[in-house]
Amino acid sequence: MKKNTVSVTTTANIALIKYWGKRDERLMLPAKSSLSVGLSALTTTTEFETAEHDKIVTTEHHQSNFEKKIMNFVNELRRDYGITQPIKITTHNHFPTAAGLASSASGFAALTLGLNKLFDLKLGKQELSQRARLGSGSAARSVLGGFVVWHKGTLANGNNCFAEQLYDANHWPTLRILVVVVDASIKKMSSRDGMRLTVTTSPSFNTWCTESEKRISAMHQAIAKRDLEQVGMLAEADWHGMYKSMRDTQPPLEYLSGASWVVIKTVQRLRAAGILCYFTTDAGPNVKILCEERDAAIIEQTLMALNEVNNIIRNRIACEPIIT
Ligand code: 2P0
Repeated sequence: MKKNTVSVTTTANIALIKYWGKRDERLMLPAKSSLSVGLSALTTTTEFETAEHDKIVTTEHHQSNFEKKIMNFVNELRRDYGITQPIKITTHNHFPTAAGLASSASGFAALTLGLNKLFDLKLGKQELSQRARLGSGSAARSVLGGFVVWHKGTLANGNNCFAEQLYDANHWPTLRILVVVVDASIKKMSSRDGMRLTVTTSPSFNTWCTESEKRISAMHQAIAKRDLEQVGMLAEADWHGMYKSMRDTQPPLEYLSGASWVVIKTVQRLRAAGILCYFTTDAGPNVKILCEERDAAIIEQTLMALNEVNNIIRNRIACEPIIT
């Protein structure tokens, strides 16, 4: 073993073309491809060291089964590579508030990159995304920075299901992603359980998957041109398809709160007034807004005046994970 301590910093990501639903739950294969952008300000740092006994130190106590999920992931990897070395893992999210923001993407990406380095596995980028996926689907995209496409793949064994970087952070230095943190009092069903229900009960899910898959290349072209209007319209169209299939799931899934809708309506109002901004949401009530740097301050000012908004985290496009 080359090194016995490793530190990794990764970032969360938001999907512009969404992942929702699996074609194989055991292998964590998605029903459709997705396309995301890394969020520079939402980071996870995880430290690894070889030890006498396995130990996990985390501040993420609010997550149910968090330590067990980490240990299962570590044990599976060690089993697959014939490794018996015990390790100590210390992990912390540097998310600016206890915002209820999903950390599984950055968390499992950090875990994968760190174990690869600590155990000197020499996994390539595709293999890293495939390994991270086993922890959490969206983690497949967080092993890379910038704009990332996660190919759903066609093979039953998942060998051609992997994430790939389209552009790094330098491609669009003026793009901003505002994470608008609203009151998160709504009860949340896990993405995993929610997706399973959608796949098995939503009448609109298959139609959305077909349409959404076609949007990937249009989104790629819009990003290539740094065309915020096109990127935003495609992202909102895709969000709408996902939201519809969540709502016609039985029983219906509702991750948005009244506060989320106040923010969404404000985005629509700002846009009608000529400020280019577009929204998306995920499996929770917080709203993410795409805009250009020049408009970020006025959008933030308008939203912070609302009682429903607790905090806004301004992000650039995330760079590559840092591994030392
Ligand atoms: C996404 N989300 O593409 C979508 C949009 C939420 C809505 O990826 O079951 O935590 O661990 O694969 O990755 C959240 O799902 O779920 C997610 P699992 P994950 O970002």
